[in-house]
Amino acid sequence: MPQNPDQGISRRRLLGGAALAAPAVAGLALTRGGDSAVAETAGRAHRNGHAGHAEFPHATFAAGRSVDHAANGFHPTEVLRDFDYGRTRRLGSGRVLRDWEIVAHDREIEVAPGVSYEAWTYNGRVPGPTLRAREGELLRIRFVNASEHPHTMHFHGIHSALMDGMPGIGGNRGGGQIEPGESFTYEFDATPFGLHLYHCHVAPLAAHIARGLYGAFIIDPKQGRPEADELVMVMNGFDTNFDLANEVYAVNTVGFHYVEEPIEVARAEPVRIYLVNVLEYDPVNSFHIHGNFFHYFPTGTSLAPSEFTDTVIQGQAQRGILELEFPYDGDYMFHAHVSEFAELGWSGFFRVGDPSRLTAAAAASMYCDLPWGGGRPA
Ligand SMILES: [Cu+2]
Repeated sequence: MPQNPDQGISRRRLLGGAALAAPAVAGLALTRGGDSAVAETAGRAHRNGHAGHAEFPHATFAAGRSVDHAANGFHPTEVLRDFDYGRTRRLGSGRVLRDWEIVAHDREIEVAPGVSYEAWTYNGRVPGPTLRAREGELLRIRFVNASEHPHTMHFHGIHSALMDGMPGIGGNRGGGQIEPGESFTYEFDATPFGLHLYHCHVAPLAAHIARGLYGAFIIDPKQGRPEADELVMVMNGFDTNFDLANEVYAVNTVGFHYVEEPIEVARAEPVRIYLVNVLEYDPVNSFHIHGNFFHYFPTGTSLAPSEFTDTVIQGQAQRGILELEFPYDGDYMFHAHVSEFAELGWSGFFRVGDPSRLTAAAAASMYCDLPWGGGRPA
């Protein structure tokens, strides 16, 4: 289809077709009407300017700024190791009952410096809390809809239709679609063990998910897993101008966050990553690590890894567990190997031991304009 500068400008058209007239390019905004949030894409070429790339503009967000995590109410560095075990008590049968209360709220969040997004959240954060249970327990999740829109909680796992969070099913028993001001308690067994997810299932589904209504759901095997430094990474993205294509890509919501704050891990100690892809509007996502390989456990439902690799591809709702150790000190990049996503926020670093404090941000600034200007010491 020929490019027509009079039509609405989307990031995808910008990236896919370099022939757009400059005035049309200058019109790209990452948020609806936000002044400081206007992406400085016009005429901005790749920093290195290699032939063939120079005409591709980058979204550069707001130079010199960092995301206000306090205003967001959650911090991606803390989200990594934040597991919500709920409350437990032992039933007469001896079985453990584990329960949570999850409240849906509408909330504006900042997904990259200066780029705000009107999110819909579980418990005020995106991704929602990482719910963690043990195989065989009875789980109870009281869901309160304090949003202005109908929502549900649809858990991946094995359960009855009534507990499926599916609009139209179980509505006569209080389930199905949960209207604003209503609540419902989901109850099901913790099975099978593995890494799962939950999300809203109200139509239009892509919009409800993309707004931020999702989270990781871990069921530990009865015998547990070997001790490790455990990290949760939810790969997501944000369609900040509502054109059904993402402008910002991330792990745990904030683009480039783990470039600005590398994830500190110990050398020669086991690291376990719970990796979930919830990205809407793009068919696949991926995770690649530099200078290392990991054992991969698809869906975490087997205790034997399926692969020893450095790159994994996930479609939406696919997830898996990565186990690795870092044998050497240094800053090691990880990123989507969909390079377009990497340059729009889905990039980060592991910091192992005590490397130079300069390396991560300096290295990243070599290939992409960073929100805060790039290249300054981390
Ligand atoms: Cu919803």
